[in-house]
Order: sequence, then C-alpha cells, then structure tokens
Amino acid sequence: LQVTSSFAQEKSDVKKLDDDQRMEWWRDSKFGMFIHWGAYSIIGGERGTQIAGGGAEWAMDKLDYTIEDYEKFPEMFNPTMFDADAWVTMAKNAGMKYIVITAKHHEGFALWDSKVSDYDVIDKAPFKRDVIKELSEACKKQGIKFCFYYSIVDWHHPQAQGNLYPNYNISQHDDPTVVNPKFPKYYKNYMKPQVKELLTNYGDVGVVWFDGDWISDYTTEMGKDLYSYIRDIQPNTIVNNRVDKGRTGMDGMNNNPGQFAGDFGTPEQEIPDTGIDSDWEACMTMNGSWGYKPSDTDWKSSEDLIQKLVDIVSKGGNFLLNIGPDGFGRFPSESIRRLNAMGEWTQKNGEAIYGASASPYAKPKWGRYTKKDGVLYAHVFDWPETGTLKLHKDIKVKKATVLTDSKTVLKSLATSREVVLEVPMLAPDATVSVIKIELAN
Ligand code: FHN
Repeated sequence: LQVTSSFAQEKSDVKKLDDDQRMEWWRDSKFGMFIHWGAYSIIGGERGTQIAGGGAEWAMDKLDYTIEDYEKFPEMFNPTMFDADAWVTMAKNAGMKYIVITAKHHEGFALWDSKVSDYDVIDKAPFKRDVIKELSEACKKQGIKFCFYYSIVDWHHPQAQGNLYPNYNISQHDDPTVVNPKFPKYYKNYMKPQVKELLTNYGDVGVVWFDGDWISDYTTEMGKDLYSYIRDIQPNTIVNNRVDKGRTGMDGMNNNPGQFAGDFGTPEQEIPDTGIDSDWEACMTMNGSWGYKPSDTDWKSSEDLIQKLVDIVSKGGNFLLNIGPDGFGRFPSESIRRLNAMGEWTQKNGEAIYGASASPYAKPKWGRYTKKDGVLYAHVFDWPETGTLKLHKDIKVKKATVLTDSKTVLKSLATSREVVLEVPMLAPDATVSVIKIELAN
C-alpha cells in the first residue's frame, strides 16, 4: 500500500490530452534532429587499423571489445567543446522542431546523472556534466521539443547481456534460443528506473524513442507495461513503436496495428514507396553511420536530403535526421553544411512542410505534392525545360504562384486530359522549387 500511494503521488497531474491532441505538435513538426552521442564517439569506429563496418556506435561489438576493455572510453569521455545551446541553435536554424538524443545507446553508458548506475557521465567520466540536463534546458530555452532515445539492449549491464555466457557474441543476442533468465531483473530494477529518471528530472519530454526491441529477452508484456508506465509519469509523451515487439523489420511499421503498444512507426534508413495512413517517422543518417565515423565520407548531398524531407512529408511522415557529434562535442563540418542548406530551404519553403499533410495524388514524375486546407504545394525536383509543368488532371487551380514570389501569378490551362501551369524558364530554387496552388472548390 505504501508503495502504491507514493507512486500515485509521483503521477503527473497535467491534463491528459486525447491521442490526436497529444500527437498534434509532432505531426505538425515534420522535421527533427537525431543525435547519436556516447563513448563510441571517441572511438570513431576505429581500432588500430581495423574499421568497424556499418554504424560506428556499434564499436564495442564490431571491434571486439570486452566489457572491461571498453570501460576505458567512458573513463575518457570529456567533450569539453560540448555546447548544448549551440547544438539546439543549429537544429532550430535547420528548421528542425525537436531533438532526440541517445541518452543511453547499446553500449550502456548513460549521458545523465543516473542514481541507479555508476556507468554514467557523472560517475564514470571525467566530464562530470549532465548532458541531458544541459540539452533539455537549452531546448526549453529555445522552444524546441526535447526527446530522448533509450536502448533496451545494454552490452554493459551484467543482467542484460553476455556476462552470463562465456565467449558471448553480442551481435547474436537476438538468437531466440539463447535465454537470459536475468533480463527481467534488469528490466525492472534498472531500465524502468532509468527511464523514470529521464521522465522526472528533465521537464517535459516530447518523445521517448526506444530501440533494441528485437532481442528475444524483451517481451511484449514488458513493452506494454513500459508504455503505460511512461504515460503514467508523463501522460502526454509520445512513444515510438520500438517500445513493444510490433515492428517487422527495417520498414519500421507494425504488422498488426492495435495489437502492440507505441504511437508511431519507425522506418530506418528507408522511405516507404507510397503514403501511409498511420503515424510514422523515417530516421536516417547523413553518411552511413549513426555515431561519429570520420572514415565514412559517403555523405548524402543537401539536395538529396531536402528531397527526402519533401518525399517523407508528401507521404504523411516525419523526418528524423541524424548527427553524430565527435568525442569533443563538435558536429562534423559536413553535417553543419547540410544543416545550413536545409535551413536556408526550410526558411523559404517551410509553409509547404510544417503542418502539411500527405499528397492526395500519386507522385508526379517531376517531384511531390504536399497539402493543406484549400492549398496544394507542388515541390518540383526536376524543373521543366519547357516552361510548362503538368499537374494532376483533377487539380482545380484558383491561383498559382512560386511560393517565394507571391506577386507573380502563374497562368494555368485546364483541358479534359490535363492541367498545365506556365512556369518561369529557370528554376527558382537550386534544390527544390515550390509552387503554391490555391484550389478552387
Ligand atoms: O542498432 C541501432 C543503431 O545503432 C541506431 O541506433 C539505429 C537508429 O534507429 N537503430 C538501431 C538499429 O535498429
């Protein structure tokens, strides 16, 4: 009884919104920043001449560190150039409306002052600054939603992983024949209390973004329990679908909607071909790695990233674009350049993105459509050399202009087979040009 009543006191007394109200800010936001940062950011995916394949945040596994060996990285974690305000400003200037930071990735190292663990930035690292506190405060100050990522997989905690198995290979931890009888203890006595700390000590949390849902030790009962546990503490928080076991691979969507907990689907490094009716967010890297990896120079172009944002919004999703800061706390210059380019574009064309909904039409050859009440936005990736743009035949144009030039009205011609717009010969924007079409009823 004692326990129940003290828990009840900790329950939030904020007004519980209905689901549409709760999801509204997130649905309108469209664009967020993912930040993968941890002890792995010191390693950069390299051990001597060895380079980790794939994401550098997997260094512990990929570069075969033992748990003891790996601890030296948290012991070195001292990113003196970390400036939460500057990070948030960069996200804001890029047009991002929320930030999701890896409070704890698979390596197990916590970026906040956790009372249930010494494996954190205060107790284990020389840094001794609570990263989550600084970032959540900077977000609040600058009016951007603070959100955190939490890995269910934990390669460091003795009850969560391979200490139980000699010569344990971490990456085989999704083998359903290997059962870790101690995992429920980790879930109850470590994971939940850590998640609770993050939900009680850092103000309002926009999204709780889980990962590591695939391991066989984690059950759907735990997922459902965790979801309601979170909503009890912060009723209006949004939780991704990786809190439960509903995700069916990298397309990130649930097979059986309604059967599993979670508020949105999480396609990873891919964008669905067509629009999806339920909530979803595609997360993606700018090069091939989530964590800082200087050897990976395969950067997506700014134009590609802007087109991806548009593509995602035209299909009803959100775009969570990743940054992997280095071990000093700096964003890679290649990432900054891309954030700046996206900021320039969203500054001019944000009207066609924020609060917009999916295109009612199949994607045209030249680009994508997004929609708002009474308005359609044509996002032109391939500007026509002919000076005419073909629109879907059902579009009834009342008035059309280039979004950045509301004074010049574009002529339109509708025949029974098509609707054609007369557009400038030169593309108004070097990446994606947007035409605003006010619709006749
Ligand atoms: O293994 C992780 C990976 O390191 C990264 O965090 C991504 C982000 O969505 N998720 C995992 C794989 O699904």
